[in-house]
Amino acid sequence: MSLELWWGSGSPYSWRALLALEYKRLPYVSHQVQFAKQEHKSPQMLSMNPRGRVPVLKDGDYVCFESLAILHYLDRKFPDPPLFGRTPEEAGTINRVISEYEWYAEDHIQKLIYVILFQGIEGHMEEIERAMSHMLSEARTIETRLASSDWLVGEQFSAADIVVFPGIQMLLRALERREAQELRERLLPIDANFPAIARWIKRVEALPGYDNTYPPHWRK
Ligand SMILES: N[C@@H](CCC(=O)N[C@@H](CS)C(=O)NCC(=O)O)C(=O)O
Repeated sequence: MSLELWWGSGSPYSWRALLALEYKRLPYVSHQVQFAKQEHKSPQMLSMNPRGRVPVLKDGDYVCFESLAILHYLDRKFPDPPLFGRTPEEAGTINRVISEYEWYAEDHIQKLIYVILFQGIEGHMEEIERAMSHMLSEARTIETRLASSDWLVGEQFSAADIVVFPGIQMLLRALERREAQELRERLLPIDANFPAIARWIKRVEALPGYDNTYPPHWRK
């Protein structure tokens, strides 16, 4: 039975699933859904994920949604190369770094992306300042980790890198918007302000199969 993945371009959660499949060199049938056409809310999609969200993975009769669950499923089913480490200690640390990102960074990153792309910066400076301050503090933590190691946990690319990477790329992309100039100047250039993160981004981009995960509409 072949693996099938339903995903959307520019969805950080979809990007996680694509990175995992490519890193493990697994063949899969790719179904890109068009958000603009509401394809993720079609009866077929809702029958697989009643929340109408992507990514959704199908393996034979088994359907899995929620990006983190997909990473765990793929790792149990196809253990090599591992996403959650080779030892209990590595697994513990990888899951801890993922939890830290999801609890302390992700909401603030999402907030900044939402304000820049959809809401508009004007009139929201107070919430932006709050989100920026939290996000910068978490970015410094990630920078410190990456200053002494190529990957977020241990010596191998792992689920921790997969979870964090798309969020950071989305934020950098949003900061390219003209209206984000003032915010951009506080963070960029990334090579000067967060050199270890900049080197890590290049490392992820150099992974085999990375190009297949890159949001297609970003190339346009
Ligand atoms: N917690 C979910 C989040 C999935 C999610 O929110 N996906 C977005 C795209 S980034 C989506 O499908 N949104 C469509 C909608 O909410 O209608 C995961 O990790 O997979």
